[in-house]
Amino acid sequence: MSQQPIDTNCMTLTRFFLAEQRKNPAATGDLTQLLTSIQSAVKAISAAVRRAGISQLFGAAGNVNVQGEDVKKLDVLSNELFINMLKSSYTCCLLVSEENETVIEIDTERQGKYIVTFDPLDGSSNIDCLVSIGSIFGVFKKQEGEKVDEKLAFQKGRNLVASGYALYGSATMMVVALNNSVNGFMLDPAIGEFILTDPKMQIPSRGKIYSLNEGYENKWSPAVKEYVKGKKEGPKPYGARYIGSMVADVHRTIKYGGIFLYPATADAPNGKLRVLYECFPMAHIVETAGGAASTGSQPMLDLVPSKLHERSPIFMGSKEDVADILAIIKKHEE
Ligand code: P6P
Repeated sequence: MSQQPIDTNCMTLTRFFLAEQRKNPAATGDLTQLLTSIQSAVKAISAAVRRAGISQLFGAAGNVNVQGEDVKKLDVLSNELFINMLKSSYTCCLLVSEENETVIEIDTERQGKYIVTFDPLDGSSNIDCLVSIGSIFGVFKKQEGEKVDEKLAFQKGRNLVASGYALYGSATMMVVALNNSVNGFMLDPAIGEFILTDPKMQIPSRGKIYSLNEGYENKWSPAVKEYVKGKKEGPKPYGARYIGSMVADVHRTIKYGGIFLYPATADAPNGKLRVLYECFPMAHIVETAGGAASTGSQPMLDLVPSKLHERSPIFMGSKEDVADILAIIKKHEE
């Protein structure tokens, strides 16, 4: 079998971060250090996810997290990796994790100027059946002189300086929004590096796929019911795709176009997805890739959260598809 040629000048994620840093003369290198520490955590999580069945990492860790969900062993491992790598990067002052009820304040001697919100392993209910799962992160900055406490986390989503996700699917991929551009990097296990495969990702202006959990149909608002019904009718109905893992559903939406929705239901008036470490980073990535993300009443990134694990309905994807459902929501409000 012919050897795959090794690109001796491949653009690795580490090279990319350094090149982006060089574009900003005022850069101290802290953000590069921070993102590189997340890259290390993701590589370790990827290895653990791929070995979970063999290393008895499947199954519950036996405890329940702040969301009231069974915590899986991989959740615990992923959370510890993110926390330890970020703490030892000396670039952060505050961490917000889906797995931790309260903020994690970094000890003074290791503090830096960034705040990182993250879901270390999103979609973990899919772990044991080998469906794609992911990690999601967002990076905010503390202003000079600001006190380090929980309030630093309650910033407008538009303040994000970087965001990204890792998708542990048929391959492991990192997608990062940085300096107004979204770039995708595939992990090459042969060299243990993320290689640029999807430069300057742009979401199509309209797609042909809608993605939401139709099991809740009876609990949707009349506007969402009307919208989804409309996607199934007409000469060119949309296809339905729903993986139940936000990173996988949103990544497909960015690649192919269309819309991902997690609307409010009668039981969950604020929807399910958490603002700080699911909605904000994903909305930042989708908007930077030329798409749109809305709470249903305002652009997602204009929201200012007031609680750490605050939830919000979310409608995100191709600009024209999101505009269609917002028009229906507006019509129902008149
Ligand atoms: P449902 C996974 O648990 C998650 O947090 C997201 O990754 C996913 O989009 C959503 O919840 C799935 O929720 O209610 O459809 O199972």
